[in-house]
Amino acid sequence: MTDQQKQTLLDQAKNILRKNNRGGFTVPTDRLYPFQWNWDSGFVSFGLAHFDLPAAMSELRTLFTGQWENGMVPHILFHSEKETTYFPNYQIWNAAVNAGAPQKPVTSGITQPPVHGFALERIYNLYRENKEVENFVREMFPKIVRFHRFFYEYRDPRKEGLVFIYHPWESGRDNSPLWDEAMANIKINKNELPPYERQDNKIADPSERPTDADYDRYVYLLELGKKNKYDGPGIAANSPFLIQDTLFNAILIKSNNALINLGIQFDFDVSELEDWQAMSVGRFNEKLWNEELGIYVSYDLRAEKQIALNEIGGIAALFAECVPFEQAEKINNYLTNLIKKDFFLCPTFDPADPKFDSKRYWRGPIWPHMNWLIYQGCIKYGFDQTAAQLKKDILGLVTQFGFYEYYEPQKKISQQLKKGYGGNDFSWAASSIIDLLMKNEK
Ligand code: 2M8
Repeated sequence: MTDQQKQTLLDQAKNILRKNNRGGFTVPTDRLYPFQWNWDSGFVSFGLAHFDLPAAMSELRTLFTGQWENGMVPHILFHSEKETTYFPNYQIWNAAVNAGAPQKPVTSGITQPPVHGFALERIYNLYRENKEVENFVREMFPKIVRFHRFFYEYRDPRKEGLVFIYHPWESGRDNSPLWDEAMANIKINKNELPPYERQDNKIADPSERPTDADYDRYVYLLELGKKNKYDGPGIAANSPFLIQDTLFNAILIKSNNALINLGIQFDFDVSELEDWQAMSVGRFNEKLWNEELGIYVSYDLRAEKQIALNEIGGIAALFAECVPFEQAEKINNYLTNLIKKDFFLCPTFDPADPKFDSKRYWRGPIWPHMNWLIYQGCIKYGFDQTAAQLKKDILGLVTQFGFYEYYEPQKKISQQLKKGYGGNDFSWAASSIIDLLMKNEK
């Protein structure tokens, strides 16, 4: 890639982040997702930090204005109550059933992967010795620790060090084949579901989105959450969907680690974080490694078994840096084989599995921020060739098609396409590309 091409990509990416800024925060993409999303904002914050520090800090500050009294940071902050083009809207969530939810901004009632600890560390590493950033770290650190405490208090009833999610939206990988079995166990009686109308499939191509059967179950689990005032004890007791997700726990571990690093530098007490971390790292390796597949997998707490499928969350465990080298090598072998088989890196689901669907959302396509995560992991383990391939593939796709939500992983099919999949001018795609292209540490 020439310097000129890199500069063009950087300019485009910065323009997307400026265009998607709504004053203090960034929407993931116009129209399809017109509010502030939790983990999107984490990714966006460190992309912004490369060229607009005030915007980067506002991004995280604004997100944490949605933090609940129990510490949870919700997956959506509905900053505009007039905007009605997204389902489910704030009225359907009715977060006020929980007295600790803020009145403003109104929010959803579930959460998303806690990327903010490592995002904060990344911003700090870009601006060491900057007083404003130091103050920002001091301000954000306790809020993010509170968020992590929420997980260990509310989402880990057996005190294992592994936290559960109770809605696929919390995983960030909404319709991943990982959830199929648990979702199929939810028997839907339409009369018991409130009437609802999807909006997403009017804006994006329905063949690139979750199915109606998925949405029925998303609504069912939302209602279950609401009945339990979101995070009441009835969730762990009754939710048919109760999963210890690999990616979610890997990100928690990575962010714990980032907070420990920052806490030591800033003289915060990190003993609580260290206790959580010791428990989480040990259990992650014990319970979520699948020797037969050679990858980490999620664990279904309802069915009491591993979800033995080869999926991107298991690969992204490399990012958490808690993986012994022998295991990391097996994951790297899997990625190397994919390259040989004529796939761009990295499909979100195993192309050899019949459930693989190369264009349907989290069932196969490539997502730029996931490449960013795995790239960082590969660098840490010294898998330089795989890292280079991850970077090359995502830069190539973005250069060819633009900053889409996701992309076709099969080279032969990709050649015949004119665009990516899902939403366009996507914020975390822009942010990940900026971070991959800029010099990483100042
Ligand atoms: C997608 O999820 C939302 C629900 O949260 C949706 O489909 O309506 C997912 O890709 C999720 O990971 C992401 O945070 C969100 C916004 O980009 O969109």
